[in-house]
Amino acid sequence: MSALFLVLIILALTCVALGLLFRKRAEERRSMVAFILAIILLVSAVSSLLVEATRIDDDATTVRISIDSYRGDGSADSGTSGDPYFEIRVGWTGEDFSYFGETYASAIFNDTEEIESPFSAMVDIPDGQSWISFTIEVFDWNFEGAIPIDYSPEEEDHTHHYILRPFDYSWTSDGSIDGKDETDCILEYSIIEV
Ligand SMILES: [Ca+2]
Ligand SMILES: [Ca+2]
Ligand SMILES: [Ca+2]
Ligand SMILES: [Ca+2]
Repeated sequence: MSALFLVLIILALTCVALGLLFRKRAEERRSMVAFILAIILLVSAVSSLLVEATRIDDDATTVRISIDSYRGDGSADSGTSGDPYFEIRVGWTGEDFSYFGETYASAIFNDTEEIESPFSAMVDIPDGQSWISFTIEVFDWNFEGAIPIDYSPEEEDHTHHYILRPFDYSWTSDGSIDGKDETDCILEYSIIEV
């Protein structure tokens, strides 16, 4: 409870007391003014509480995980460009760093091999949370089913990140480095607390 709220309440009660006093003395006009002031102060006090509650909400930690650019190697589709889409999975609970509680999926980008800032996810996490884990998966959409597009320089086609505060990181990741014969891309992505 804020100091402002308490001051407003005290002033409102003082006005009520004055209003009652004036009424007792049959000073109706002064009494009326005091009661109106009391009502205005009470409304202000309640408003100050609401403003405070909103500000506490704003203090909740929000992180934005952004895919900053995508560049495909052109091999996803034959005859046309690929149709990439993105899934961001995020977790921050318990001891199990491989558990992703939330998935954020982008739209499908038809027939394109290069996209700037295609997708981002705004994720609310508990205040004081010291770590989060996340991964991004990239797919090429097809009628007969999606296939993964590799951006990880390692053996796998996507990277599982486990990161600590402060959440302010960026990566450029090239799937062709592993030398495997598959559909690759270069992905730039970042995470920041907003
Ligand atoms: Ca296509
Ligand atoms: Ca396709
Ligand atoms: Ca790889
Ligand atoms: Ca690869």
